[in-house]
Amino acid sequence: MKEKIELVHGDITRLEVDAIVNAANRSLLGGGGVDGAIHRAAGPELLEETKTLNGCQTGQAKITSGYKLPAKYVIHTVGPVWKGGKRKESELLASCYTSSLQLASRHGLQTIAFPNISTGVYGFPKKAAADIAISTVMDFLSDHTEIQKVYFVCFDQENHQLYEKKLQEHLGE
Ligand code: AR6
Repeated sequence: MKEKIELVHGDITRLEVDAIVNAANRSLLGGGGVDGAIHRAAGPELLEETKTLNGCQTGQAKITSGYKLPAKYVIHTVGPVWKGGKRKESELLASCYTSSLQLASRHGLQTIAFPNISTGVYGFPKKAAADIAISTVMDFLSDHTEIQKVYFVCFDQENHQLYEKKLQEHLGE
């Protein structure tokens, strides 16, 4: 398990992987944060393709090509907006990770990179989000050996420090 999970501090648009995951909104038509960075780096063809997808429900995921990105594909998932914790935010966030991994697996992809979904504009508490992300990914990897590598890409220092600590706890490094 340890060798299948890697922590990266930086910009997800730079990663050469089979798929990077986008923390999108339900329109899939772009936005700020990591979504904006991915659309800028991929170029305008990405928006042309997402326009054909009819949006995406919270907790679900859809796949497109990566265009000018070094990644072959972009998996767009829609995280929950944090509304205090009683609106199924945790289940929906876990579902973003599982749906993205299922989609990767169905397309025969082996390497996938996740940003810290919902922890920016959508306001999900970072500690709780890191626990959900790590445990959901570990659960999936334990019964899906086809996925070779999962990268957790932390852009901000706070998330990076949290993931360093939590990965040590979960993986016993
Ligand atoms: N690479 C990796 N992570 C990044 C990057 C990057 N280039 N840029 C920001 N992050 P957010 P959300 C981190 O707000 O909370 C958009 O407008 C950032 O530090 O991008 O799911 C969408 O269109 C944070 O930890 O996504 C939606 O409307 C994490 O990405 C809405 O924001 C997520 O922050 C989605 O909100």
